[in-house]
Amino acid sequence: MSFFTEAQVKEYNENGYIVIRGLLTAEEVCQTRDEMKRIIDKWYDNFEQTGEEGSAWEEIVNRDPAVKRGELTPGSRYRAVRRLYRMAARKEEFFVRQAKHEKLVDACQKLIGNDIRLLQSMALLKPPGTAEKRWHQDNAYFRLTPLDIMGCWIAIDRTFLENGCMHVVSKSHHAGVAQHKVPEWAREDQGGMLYSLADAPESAEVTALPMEPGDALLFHGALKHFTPPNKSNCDRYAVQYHYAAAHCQPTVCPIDMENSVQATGGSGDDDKRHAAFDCDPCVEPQFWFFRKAEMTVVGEEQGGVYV
Ligand SMILES: O=C(O)CCC(=O)C(=O)O
Repeated sequence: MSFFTEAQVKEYNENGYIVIRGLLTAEEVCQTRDEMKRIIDKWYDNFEQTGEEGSAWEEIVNRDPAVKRGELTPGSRYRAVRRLYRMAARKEEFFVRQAKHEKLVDACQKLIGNDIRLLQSMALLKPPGTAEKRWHQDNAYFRLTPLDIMGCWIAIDRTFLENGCMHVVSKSHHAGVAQHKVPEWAREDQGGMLYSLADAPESAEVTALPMEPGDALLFHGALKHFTPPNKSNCDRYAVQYHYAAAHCQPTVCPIDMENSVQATGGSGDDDKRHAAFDCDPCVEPQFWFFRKAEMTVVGEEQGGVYV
């Protein structure tokens, strides 16, 4: 079935993003929030019984580093959590189905390619008092080429300036991915979260995108975007999926991958292996988190692994 129009394709290609109002129904929005809380409850119950947390990368529930360090005691377990990761890869059925939402698949096929992989599924909780997500472009993390990559950020709560709605720089995707780095003042346990554009955009270039629950932002893998701190008393739940066309390939060499979070190891002559890849810029590979697709959305199963 066709949902996404030619006019929407044009708008996305020109601006690097488009907001789809009411992608999810009110009922789907409530179910999404319930599912997020169910996963958090499941994780906490296990944590309280066993004391097991899992490794930083493999962990589905990502708590605020200040909570982990015992420096912050939030009002509830939900407010301790900043993100859920890889729900689809972990076969959480609700999120597997949502990632394959027919409107999203239609948009993906019109925007990035016929065969589609889910690069990542994520829930973003941003409780009151939490910090900004600094300016970045998602392909600075993925490092895939060509740039047939689309993000979909869905508001579960009403999002507005004070609780940290999405902000974008329209048309910024045309210039490709600019330099990213971790600020010098970052703590070691914050590096991945703070990896961001070396030069933040001027405020005159920025568009704020307040959204209602169920609205979705579809955005290009090189679009500059950011969310400000949550200065309100309200929660700001969102879910996010990233899709890549099945023909996308890594642009970095295996040696750098070996230093990355998802290192799989490797062998052979380092110089030759470097030479076989476009290694420019070979910087901070430890922040290239999301190199394994979580699942195939459309097309042949290939294990969903890029590297
Ligand atoms: O939801 C947010 O606050 C920011 C999400 C985002 O841009 C990201 O995870 O890349």
